Formats: sequence, structure tokens, C-alpha cells
Amino acid sequence: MAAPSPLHLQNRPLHVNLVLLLLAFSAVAVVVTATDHIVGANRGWNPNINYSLWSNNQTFFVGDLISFRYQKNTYNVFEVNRTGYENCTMDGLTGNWSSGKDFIPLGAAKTYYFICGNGFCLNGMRVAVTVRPLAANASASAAPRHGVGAADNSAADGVRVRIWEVVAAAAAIVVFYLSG
Ligand SMILES: *[C@@H]1O[C@H](CO)[C@@H](O)[C@H](O)[C@H]1NC(C)=O
Ligand SMILES: *[C@@H]1O[C@H](CO)[C@@H](O)[C@H](O)[C@H]1NC(C)=O
Ligand SMILES: *[C@@H]1O[C@H](CO)[C@@H](O)[C@H](O)[C@H]1NC(C)=O
Ligand SMILES: *[C@@H]1O[C@H](CO)[C@@H](O)[C@H](O)[C@H]1NC(C)=O
Ligand SMILES: *[C@@H]1O[C@H](CO)[C@@H](O)[C@H](O)[C@H]1NC(C)=O
Ligand SMILES: CC(=O)N[C@H]1CO[C@H](CO)[C@@H](O)[C@@H]1O
Repeated sequence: MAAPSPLHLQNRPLHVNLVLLLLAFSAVAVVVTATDHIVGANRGWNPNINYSLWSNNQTFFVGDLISFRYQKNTYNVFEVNRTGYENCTMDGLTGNWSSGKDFIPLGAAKTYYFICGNGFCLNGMRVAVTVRPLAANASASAAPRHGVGAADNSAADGVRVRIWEVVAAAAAIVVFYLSG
């Protein structure tokens, strides 16, 4: 043995240890998978962007985040209902954010509506996102979006980067064991 084995990995065939390691790493990957959907991607939260195009190009699941990046003294974010969204009014107001970098959890399977105040809603600063429920009894194999092979969009999020780091680490360990 090139390296000392942890106690619980001793006395088992190598391939069993590899399977256990992979299971452990995929369990970690499943737990941390939550996408941060950055509104407008690298264009952020600004006037004259069609956020329906952005939103339609994303898949939102319960537990994901939506985040708004903007100049905080000019823009802001209000959560309203469908009337507020369609008419650019404060109808159904349930939340407001103004930090310039707001992370908003999407905790329910429903359509969320966000608009900008200060008149900018009329310049296109509104977005509707429909959040899907997680698959019942989600597991790595039953819910592909939350499995390891899950990079389904370009949300440019740190969480997903961490997942791939985990996968890369798992692969590195497998290579290490196989070569040792
Ligand atoms: C945004 O794009 C969608 C899909 O092409 C289109 O239906 C909608 O009218 C556009 N909205 C604006 C404000 O241009
Ligand atoms: C938008 O406002 C108009 C006029 O006030 C109203 O008739 C309509 O129902 C509103 N839209 C929604 C989705 O409620
Ligand atoms: C939005 O909320 C307003 C009250 O603030 C209500 O009159 C309106 O019916 C609501 N619209 C929808 C689509 O639920
Ligand atoms: C914004 O939210 C805070 C609590 O987070 C609340 O106290 C305040 O009244 C809200 N403002 C508006 C305009 O809704
Ligand atoms: C939609 O997503 C694809 C793949 O991530 C990306 O290349 C494309 O630019 C996106 N389109 C829009 C309108 O955001
Ligand atoms: C194994 C397991 O978790 N089964 C659950 C799947 O989801 C249904 C509905 O929520 C539950 O009733 C089961 O217990």
C-alpha cells in the first residue's frame, strides 16, 4: 500500500472502496446542488433587456436562488403579483430589495414576479420566473438535474462550479487509487 488507508476502508477489495468513495462524493454533490440564477447573466439588472428571453432559457427548481446585480442607487427589486408585473404597479407587493446584489430564494413551486421601481419597469426591468417542484423522492439517479451530470444551463453560478470541483476531486482520488 502506497498510502495508509483509513480504518473503515481496510479489509475490502479495491473496487468496493472505489464504489464507496464515489457514492460518498455523489451524495455531497446532490446535497449542495442549488443553482443561483443571475438575472440577465453578465448583463445584470438593467433597462432595455428582454428578461423573458433570459427567463425562458433557464430551468428553475425549488430551492434555487435568483440574484439581481445592479447599481443600488438607481435600481431596486420588488416582488409583486401577476397584476403588478403586467401593469408595472406595486399590486401584490410582498418583498423589496435594494442592496445592489440581492440573493432571493425560490422556495415554492410557483411563478414569481419581480419588477424594478423608480419607473424602470416600463423600460423592461421586470422578470417572471416559473419554479418547478423537485422530483419526488429525489436521488442522484432519479433527478438528473440534481445529479452529477447536471450542467444544464449557463447560470454562471458558484455552486455549480463547486459541484464540478467535487467531481474533479473524486476523479483525482479514483485515479490515485487505481495508479497506486
Ligand atoms: C421579449 O421576447 C419575447 C420572445 O421573443 C417576445 O414575445 C416579447 O414580446 C419580447 N418583449 C419585449 C418587451 O420586447
Ligand atoms: C392590468 O391593469 C388593467 C387595468 O387596470 C386591468 O384590467 C388588468 O386586469 C391588469 N392586469 C392584470 C394581469 O391583472
Ligand atoms: C394582485 O394583488 C392585488 C392587491 O394588491 C389584487 O387586487 C390583484 O387581484 C392581485 N392579482 C392577482 C393576479 O392575483
Ligand atoms: C421593504 O421591506 C421592508 C422589510 O424588509 C419593509 O419594512 C418596508 O416597508 C418595505 N418597503 C416597501 C416599500 O414595501
Ligand atoms: C441560452 O442558453 C444558452 C446555453 O446556456 C446560451 O448559449 C444562450 O446565450 C442563452 N440565450 C439567451 C438569450 O440567454
Ligand atoms: C422513499 C420515499 O421517500 N418515499 C416517499 C416518496 O414521496 C411520497 C410522497 O411525498 C412519500 O409518501 C414517500 O414516503
